[in-house]
Amino acid sequence: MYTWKDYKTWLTSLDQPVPTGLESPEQVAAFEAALFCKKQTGYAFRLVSDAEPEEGYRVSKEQKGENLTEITVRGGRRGILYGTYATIFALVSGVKLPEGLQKPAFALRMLDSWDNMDGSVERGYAGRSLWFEGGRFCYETERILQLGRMLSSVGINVLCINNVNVQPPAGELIGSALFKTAAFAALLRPFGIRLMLSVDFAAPVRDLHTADPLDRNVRLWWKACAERVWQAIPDLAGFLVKADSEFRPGPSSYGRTHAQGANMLQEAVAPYGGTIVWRAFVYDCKQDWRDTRTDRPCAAYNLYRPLDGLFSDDVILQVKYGPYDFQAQEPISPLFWGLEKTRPGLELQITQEYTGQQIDLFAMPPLWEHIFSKLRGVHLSAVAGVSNLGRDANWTGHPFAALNLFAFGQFAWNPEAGAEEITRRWISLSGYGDDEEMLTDLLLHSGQIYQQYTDPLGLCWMVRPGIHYGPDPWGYEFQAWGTYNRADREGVGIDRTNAGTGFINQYPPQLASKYAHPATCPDQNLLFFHRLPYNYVMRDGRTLIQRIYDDHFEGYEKVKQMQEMLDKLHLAPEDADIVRNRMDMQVSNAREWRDVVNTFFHRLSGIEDERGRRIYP
Ligand code: GCW
Repeated sequence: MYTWKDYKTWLTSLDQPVPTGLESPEQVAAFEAALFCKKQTGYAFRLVSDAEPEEGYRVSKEQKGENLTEITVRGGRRGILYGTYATIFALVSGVKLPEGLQKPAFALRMLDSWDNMDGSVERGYAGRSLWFEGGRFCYETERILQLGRMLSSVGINVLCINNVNVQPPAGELIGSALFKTAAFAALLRPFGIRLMLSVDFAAPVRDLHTADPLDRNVRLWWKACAERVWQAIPDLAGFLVKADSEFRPGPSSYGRTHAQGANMLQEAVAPYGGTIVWRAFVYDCKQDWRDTRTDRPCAAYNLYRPLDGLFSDDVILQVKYGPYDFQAQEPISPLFWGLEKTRPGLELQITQEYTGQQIDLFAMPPLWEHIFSKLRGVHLSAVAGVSNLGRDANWTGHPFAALNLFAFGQFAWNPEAGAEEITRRWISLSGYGDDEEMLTDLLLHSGQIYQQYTDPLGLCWMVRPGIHYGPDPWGYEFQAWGTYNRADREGVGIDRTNAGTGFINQYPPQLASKYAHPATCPDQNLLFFHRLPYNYVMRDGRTLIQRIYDDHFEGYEKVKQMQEMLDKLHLAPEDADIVRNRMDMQVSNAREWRDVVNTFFHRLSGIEDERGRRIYP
């Protein structure tokens, strides 16, 4: 039996290295196919490069004789590689071979790493950077080839290698260390993966004392920079920019708009086919908590909607899925419907910053299925996921967190893919097929359970400030980040209807009217849109406070059930300890959340749990 476990071993085993000499995706495809055939007797593999769309492929199977089945993969340059992987996946997981022309829904399927050159990874929970250490590139070539294989096998075609918070010496990636950046790009090129680089908008200041996008010398500075960079890395995908965001410099320092800033950079990279991906994660991070008029979720739409139509056609505006910041539960950012003439990219977070940090289980497929279903009809130009990878032996810290990377690739290829199907596929590819039912159940519910024992009903930011793990209901309440729940003895939540901050009006009318009334607003967004008294009666007849208590008691019980289920799984020896230890940590984290959140609301409201369960005084 040839499984994903073998596949993973194959990915990571030293006895089957990807030869360094391979230069093109076609060659990698041929190598992978040959390797597969050697293991999987009985199939002949034929690869045909033709003029399909560059990333598209077709697979066919033909019985050539009694004992000979021939698989033909036809495809464009990168398509042939994707087709080879898809065939291997299908054969090892026993699903049907893909029929007809397969091609990705989005041309840009990017993994964003937040790796710093000192080797740390911002919000990374799988160890240190795979390619940086001590202020420079530092990697095992073999592991980077495995990385290339892994990423392209799930359909990712761009890797941004450095943190959007560009700290020195990361500027050197396009300066004195450019030749090293180029060498790194060359390692991933045969896998159809192009690099993207995060750049500092203020980089020209060092030479020019200004970064004003309308200054002629600044424009020339970026043009010269682009010329140098693309000469070294001709297929560089582009620059990723976090500007005017969380203390990062940007065009506003010069009284210029984000469109002016982004267009200036786009003009510099355009001759080389480069793309500027401009992040829309911009809000006032120096808000006075006493100011109840400023409402952080309103920020991006207020800034970018008036600029719609002013960005150059090639710029991509990368928007986080929710209007806050990757919380476990948020409505979709209204900006997606607000951009009619700008190319939006969707940013998801694979790394589990607010979703359990690869300690607590949070399988993303149901959340992402929901997001993509809501965005049906919105024309997305790109999908980016913040990486959950690191130097840990299993790549993702928690072995089950590999599902999230796999699923990201699957959704970025086909946003209509089903959460359950992806999860089952990953399970069978991972060699957990014997436990498929139990593990599917466990993983598919893990996110919902996490939501149940953490922030209640769409409230956000009850995490411990800074580290973002564990409960602290008022940790963010009196801070400058625009992150408040405004709980008092009467009730909790922020009124974002017309009577409140008016955020709701940023949505198209149909959605706005659904969210406008507590009775029609989905429970999981209730306290995001409304401020309600504790005795508010919810659709199911329970009061709000009772629902908060119930969810937290129930959420904890469900985590204990997950633990029992995990104990029954036939875990691979190398996974067993990690999985079980982390589950122990999750149980105590869930207990902490339950007791802290329940005690917090009990103290404020003075209302007892109807069922008389223990809430600490
Ligand atoms: O959620 C916040 C994170 C920061 C991150 C920022 C961003 C890279 O806490 O660590 O910085 O989002 O997305 O820019």
